[in-house]
Amino acid sequence: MDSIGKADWIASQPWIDREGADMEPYLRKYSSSCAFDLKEKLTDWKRDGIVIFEQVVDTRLIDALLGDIDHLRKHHMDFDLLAELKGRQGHIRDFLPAELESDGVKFNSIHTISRAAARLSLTREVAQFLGVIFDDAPCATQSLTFYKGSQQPIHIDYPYVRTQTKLAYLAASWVPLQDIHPDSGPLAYYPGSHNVDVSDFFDWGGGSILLESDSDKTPGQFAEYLYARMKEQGVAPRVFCPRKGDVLIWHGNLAHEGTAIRDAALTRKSYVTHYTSLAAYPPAHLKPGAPHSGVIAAENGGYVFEHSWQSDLRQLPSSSIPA
Ligand SMILES: O=C(O)CCC(=O)C(=O)O
Repeated sequence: MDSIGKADWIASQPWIDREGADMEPYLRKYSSSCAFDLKEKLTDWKRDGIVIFEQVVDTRLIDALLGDIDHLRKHHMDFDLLAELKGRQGHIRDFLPAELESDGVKFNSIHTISRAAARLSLTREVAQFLGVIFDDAPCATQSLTFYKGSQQPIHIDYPYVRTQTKLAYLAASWVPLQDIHPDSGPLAYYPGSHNVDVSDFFDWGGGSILLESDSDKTPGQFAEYLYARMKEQGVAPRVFCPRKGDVLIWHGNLAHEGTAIRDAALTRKSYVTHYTSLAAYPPAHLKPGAPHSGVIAAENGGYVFEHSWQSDLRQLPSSSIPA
């Protein structure tokens, strides 16, 4: 197969990223159904590639997710989930209890077994906003929980997160599960870097813009490219220190990173969801009958689906709390 190049990215862009994008038809179509000033948020998105909503996330759901994570750590042999520690990915059953207690552990797609997580992914403002950006229902494709700052070098998501059938239909939300301290290794983002004139495209080898198993280049070289590019374009990082209840949404082509942890005693509990649109959701990941069946949560115009390869997963405690 030919490699995926920058023309493929450009051809798959949602309306707002296309040259000469006109907001007016979308303001007419969606303003009255949004719980916020849509024009203001679309303007922020177009300029910065991020939007922030303050104090909109249901903190009871956050507390329920924290309870689920605690339960999972204590009873990890009973659940079906992938975890990641220092670059090693595996089934949680294959990790030692002490490893699951350690700072760097991430749980992958906990929303498949935590109703609180699935509902957080569909926070009203997030689902409504992405519904406008995609002009289609937003769907969670994967999620990650962090306990401490990730200290991940600068990166952009799409070379890695690319199961969606329209490459540029990609965004993520970042929900703090606590007030974020500036010394805990907060998230930082590079405003405006989502614009392809600013980021340009990193060539992983042979013109491919995606990381493949046989790519010539490494994620480390991608980070070097992005640091140099941001410097050349005069884009400085902005550190995000939100309060519990806030949420940030970033564009699939936005450069971001986990900053250095200055106080190792501090936690930085957070929950990230990646989204695409219903039309771009990978068909092989859906159960037959979706979106009418095989649904974990359908709220605020968005969906969280069961994965086609999973059935009757044992659920964490929040899944028994009525909606
Ligand atoms: O939260 C962080 O520190 C980084 C998260 C991130 O980069 C991602 O999920 O793509």
